[in-house]
Amino acid sequence: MRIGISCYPTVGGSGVVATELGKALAQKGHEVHFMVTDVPFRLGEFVEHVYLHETLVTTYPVLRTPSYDFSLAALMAKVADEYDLDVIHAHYAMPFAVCAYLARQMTQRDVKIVTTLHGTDVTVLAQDERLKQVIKLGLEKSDAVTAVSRSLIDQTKALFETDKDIECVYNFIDTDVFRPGAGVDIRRSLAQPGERVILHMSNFRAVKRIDDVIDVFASIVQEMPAKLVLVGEGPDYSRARQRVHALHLEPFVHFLGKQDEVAPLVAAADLLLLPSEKESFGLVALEAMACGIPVIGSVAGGIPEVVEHGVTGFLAAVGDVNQMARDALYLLRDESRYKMFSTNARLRASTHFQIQDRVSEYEAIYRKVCGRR
Ligand code: GMT
Repeated sequence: MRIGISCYPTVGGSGVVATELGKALAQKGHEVHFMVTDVPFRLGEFVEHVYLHETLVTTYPVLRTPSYDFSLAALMAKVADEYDLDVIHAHYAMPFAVCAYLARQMTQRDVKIVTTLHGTDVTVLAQDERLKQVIKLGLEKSDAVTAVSRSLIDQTKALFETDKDIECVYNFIDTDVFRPGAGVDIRRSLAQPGERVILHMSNFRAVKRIDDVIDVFASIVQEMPAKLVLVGEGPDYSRARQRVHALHLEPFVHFLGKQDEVAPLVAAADLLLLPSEKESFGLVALEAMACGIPVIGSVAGGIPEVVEHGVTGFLAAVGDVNQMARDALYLLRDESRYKMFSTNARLRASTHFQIQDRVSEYEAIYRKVCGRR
């Protein structure tokens, strides 16, 4: 099939999922056209059957803001016509599903639209009543809508009061890339032998509750030698630095900023902290589990569908940093218990969230909307 994919190409789970899906589809022989503002950061080396189309945004003094969405819609229409696209797969209703709908009005083709909801469009943007109407349009005009967790489906249905059928297609992981042992060399540069390595990786937005990450770590390091590794960047980055400074934790914290190749970093850790307030899935939790790293997190959104409480990690109420610290210490203090959780985590990632299974699910959805067997 000929599939167009639009996503946010910058660092973030939705861009990762869209890019990995596109590459996997191309490896199965589909023609994949990324229609984006920038090269997706996980695209990596040349992959046969993958094409990249970048949106050029028109700027003009009269236009107070560049018309990015219209430029993308025009690009989608052009690519759909030139390459006979069967499907446009929009990763986020806003703006991509809406742009795809506009594009379809402009083309001669009955190109189908599949929209995947990743969370923020529903849980954050739809809180604004005007944007909510735009997102709803994107949903209703899509031929198929998927969401990355059941929790996100429930939230979407409640918020938009829609009967639209929404299918759950969980995110996925390549367990050959994210695997235990991939971080042995990196670990040596992050911690001394005998020190525990605690990881947090995100875009440092308020919903990630960075203060909680640092507070949980502060309790851990009081009890045992440990280092905190912070990967990523975002609005709360300087706040994190301030909190680390206020708690005199500088010697124990590595601020690594944005990193391209995260698998070895994740595999270098002993525990992942994910105390988010909102999280439709929590791709980083899956990345950690695939590396055999248990997760200490919150009972937010789709996290409980990824992390099995008491089996592959522990989940506490949002903001309950004391419980999270107790759970972390409970795991780190007992080697055989830790090993059991680590084994469970890897097993769950490889049995429930394999990339090949999810690619087949998306292929089936494309075939269905196109009326093919
Ligand atoms: O978490 C973010 O802020 C980034 C956002 C994104 O655009 O990538 O992540 C969302 O999509 C990911 C991939 O499906 C999910 O794993 C994240 O849970 C989701 N983030 C939120 O729901 C806050």
